[in-house]
Amino acid sequence: MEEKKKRIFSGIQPSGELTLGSYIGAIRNWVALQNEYDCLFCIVDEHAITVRQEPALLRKRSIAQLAQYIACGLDPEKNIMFIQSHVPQHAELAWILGCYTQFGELSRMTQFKAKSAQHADNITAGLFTYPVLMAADILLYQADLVPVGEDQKQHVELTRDIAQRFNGVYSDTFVLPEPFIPKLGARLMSLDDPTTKMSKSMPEGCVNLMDPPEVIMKKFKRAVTDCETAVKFDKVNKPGISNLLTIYCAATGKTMAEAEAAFAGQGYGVFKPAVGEAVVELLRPIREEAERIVTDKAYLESVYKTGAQRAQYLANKTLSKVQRKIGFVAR
Ligand code: ATP
Ligand code: LTN
Repeated sequence: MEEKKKRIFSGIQPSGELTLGSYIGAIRNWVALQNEYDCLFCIVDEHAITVRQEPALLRKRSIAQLAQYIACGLDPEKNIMFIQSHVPQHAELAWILGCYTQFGELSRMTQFKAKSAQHADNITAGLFTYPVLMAADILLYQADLVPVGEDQKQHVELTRDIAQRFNGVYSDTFVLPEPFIPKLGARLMSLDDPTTKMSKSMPEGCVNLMDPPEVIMKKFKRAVTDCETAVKFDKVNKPGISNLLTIYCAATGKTMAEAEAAFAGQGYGVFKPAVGEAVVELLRPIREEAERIVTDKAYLESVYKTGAQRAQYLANKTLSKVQRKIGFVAR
């Protein structure tokens, strides 16, 4: 008998361009795991509105992001691919889970601390409770594994804590999810400040999936390094070069030792454009495919509509179980 596949859930906010960081840290693993797992890949637009978005742009990016998911190699026939706001069970479960989450737990979330500093004039309740919505995303589908970058580990751990607490009170209801974090490239750093994460909300020093080759080359040629000349991995003393080496290895599949050997005796003037070229070649097919797919509105609509239907079916099963357990009257 065929064993039941384990389940994966992950998502990215359509709050900006997909980046090299989100590709290496998350999407590339989704592609690698899609055959072995039952997967749901989401465009989390409800998460995106925790900071102010321009409505027309949010709509456009949500669709473009789906096209980019597909261009990265995710197969809509194999995976459930959908837009979060199309499945109202996410918001419903989030409300319930919020009543099983401590204020103190949410206050400790590093992403909340960083984002509230970034948006000091608009620290909304939604920004604060964001991790509860993320927990709802994951727990609704009984996901075993959540492939994300290093920065999201804390949120997946909180999800486990919430699930465990709920299971403790009402008997087993939720599967406890595990984060799945890549060995290489779990946290790419900004090209203009290698002490901060490469992130779409800080476009300087961030490579986007859809950047054309000349833009990518320019960003790498300008990358901040140090005043030595050796291409060596040393995270503490050479954070810029170490980040570029990580990107080079992630883009080419070479080991760190091979990469260091390839550039031994050569200066940064050779190394930086070589990293740029490796990234250009990594992203070229994705960009070209995404540019083609994004023009096919009818196809994309059929993907997200089918995705939402299939997701709702699964989401409803968990939500009804939860509602029954906590004492809501059956509809
Ligand atoms: P923001 O600037 O709004 O914080 P972001 O650029 O960090 O956004 P997210 O949408 O938060 O991007 O992340 C999408 C996915 O990609 C998450 O799984 C996240 O962990 C991963 N990720 C994002 N940035 C990086 C990075 N620099 N290195 C590795 N993984 C990353
Ligand atoms: N919080 C994540 C995006 C996200 C997510 C999820 C990731 C929302 N819901 C569920 C994995 C599983 C982020 O900011 N990158």
